[in-house]
Amino acid sequence: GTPRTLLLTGAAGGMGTLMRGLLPAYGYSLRLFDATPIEGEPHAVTADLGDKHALREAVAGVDAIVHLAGISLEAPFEKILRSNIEGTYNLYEAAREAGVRRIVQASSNHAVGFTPLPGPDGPPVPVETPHRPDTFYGLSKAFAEDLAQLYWDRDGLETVSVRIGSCFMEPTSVRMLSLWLSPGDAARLFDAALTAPSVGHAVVYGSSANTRLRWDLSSARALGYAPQDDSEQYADKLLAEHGEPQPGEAEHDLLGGAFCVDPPQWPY
Ligand code: NAI
Ligand code: 15L
Repeated sequence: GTPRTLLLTGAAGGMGTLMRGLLPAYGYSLRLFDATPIEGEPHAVTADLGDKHALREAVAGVDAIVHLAGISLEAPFEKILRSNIEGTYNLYEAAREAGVRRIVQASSNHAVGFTPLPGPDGPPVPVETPHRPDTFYGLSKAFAEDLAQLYWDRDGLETVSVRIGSCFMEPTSVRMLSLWLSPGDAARLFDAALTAPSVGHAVVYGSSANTRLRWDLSSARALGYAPQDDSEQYADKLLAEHGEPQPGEAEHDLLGGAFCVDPPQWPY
């Protein structure tokens, strides 16, 4: 059929770059948006989420939005407020006005980062677990989930909020053995979230089918997501390098790991 037109925000970032490579194979035609220019993409919209006019033009005529733009680490509250909280609000307003039907947005494990991790035999963390943000960054993701709920209940605009684990080419820490979302599985999950029949506002965890999963993928699977990767192939190497996390260490005890004690800072 005709390719569906998607607005991809955050298209210059790590995940955005991976998704630019992978989503077209699912039949999507991408319109790119980011504050950072993208080399070799003359049609990309280079604008900030604070620019309401640019957002209005960017959302016009798209079938759906994959919203990845924003500060992706910890930062002073005022910066998070501008890029993530007001920025996401601006995007939703533009989408509502334009009649866009569905948004898939990047939430994060850090919206629930202070949640105690169950042991390997304990029940996985459910999506219904209360928000326990570990940073202002995680707080902005908790806000974005509630914003999406409002726009569904009040306006009928659908969202899938994906609490992404760790989406990189490869897992690079022992913690990521549990949280890794392979790029291929990320594309599969976004496609499922874009095509599932009726989602209202759905919250899902985003990771691969990892042997060491500690959270519940069933709401993602209910959208039709069938993960194909498992981080376990990297386990021997990572455990030899870093060893098992020990009780008393954030990485062992809390879902958000180091973000709970010493969060990495947004460099800009
Ligand atoms: P990234 O930091 O590589 O990319 C974010 C992009 O957003 C950048 O290209 C940046 O220029 C753009 N951006 C930031 N503020 C903006 C603004 N005010 N206006 C316009 N553009 C702006 O992050 P990454 O890793 O690609 O993550 C994408 C999304 O997924 C982010 O929302 C992040 O919080 C979320 N996420 C990512 C995870 C991961 O493992 N990669 C895990 C959990 C959530
Ligand atoms: C996130 O939310 C960050 O955006 C990403 O850079 C990683 O730090 C990831 O979480 C993680 O917890 O590994």
